Amino acid sequence: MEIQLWRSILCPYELAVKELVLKFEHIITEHRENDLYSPIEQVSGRVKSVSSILEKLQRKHIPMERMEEEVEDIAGIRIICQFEEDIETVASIIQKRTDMEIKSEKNYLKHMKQSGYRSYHLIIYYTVETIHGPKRLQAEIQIRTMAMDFWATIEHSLQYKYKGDMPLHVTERLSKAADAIISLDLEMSSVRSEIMDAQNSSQLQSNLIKDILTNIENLYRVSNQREVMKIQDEFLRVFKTKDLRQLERFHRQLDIISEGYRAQAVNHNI
Ligand code: 0O2
Repeated sequence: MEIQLWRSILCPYELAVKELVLKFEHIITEHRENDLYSPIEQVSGRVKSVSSILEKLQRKHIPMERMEEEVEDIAGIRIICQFEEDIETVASIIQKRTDMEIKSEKNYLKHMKQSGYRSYHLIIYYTVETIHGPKRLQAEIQIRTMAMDFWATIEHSLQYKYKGDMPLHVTERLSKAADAIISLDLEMSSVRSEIMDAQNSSQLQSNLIKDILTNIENLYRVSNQREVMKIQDEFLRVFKTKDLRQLERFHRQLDIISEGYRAQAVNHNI
């Protein structure tokens, strides 16, 4: 196939990867802005390289004209979660979406691959708008924990190094490491609620501080400087206490003060 043709075939897949990454990143943002724990920790995506597509076509005896139907992972998205429980939550978020249609699922968590690989795979149909009109294509979404991702990344590099002929002692080490990853994920799940509480508090604190600073900045425009300096000093005092309840109280009081100034401004304009 000519280079130019490859480019035009892969172009919609590039768009799909960009859109999907953006959409999953937005799920993280929405959770965080609402002081909620995000089941998604990180998202990345890639379009399969031409050499990797060609290798798959050869290995699976797929004719070139069947490439887009049979190579399901030309567009690939990887979603990383903190805990194994989050994987199911992410899968059900995807199931409920109207812009992604699930074609098939592979649960390598329940049925670990012989290599030790664990991950949850979804093949979806997704439509992008191109200059030639809408194009419905397939994308593979891999969902896994940070620990599973660590293992898969190392194993993938070793597979590349040994080109399918991995020495037994390396395979055995990887198998032991895969067992360790299972234990690690289990161990982390057992303290999940404590970790989630800590992360929620930290997110709440960061959102409160952002709001307070915006309020103080706005007050600078409408109130006298001495008063704002006093408010700012009080904020720094509360901030130093590291007490979330005090910070929440201060945030409420500041809201009332700001509301007062807003009402004054409205009356003034009438
Ligand atoms: P890439 O882009 O290099 O990651 P196949 O693709 O033939 O292996 P199938 O049935 O098409 O198998 O899909 P499957 O088994 O769901 O695997 C698709 C992808 O999952 C692979 O893509 C890997 O990314 C990942 N994967 C599957 N098995 C393993 C494994 O044992 N170790 C690691 N590290 N990753 C695995 P590709 O094709 O390798 O492409």
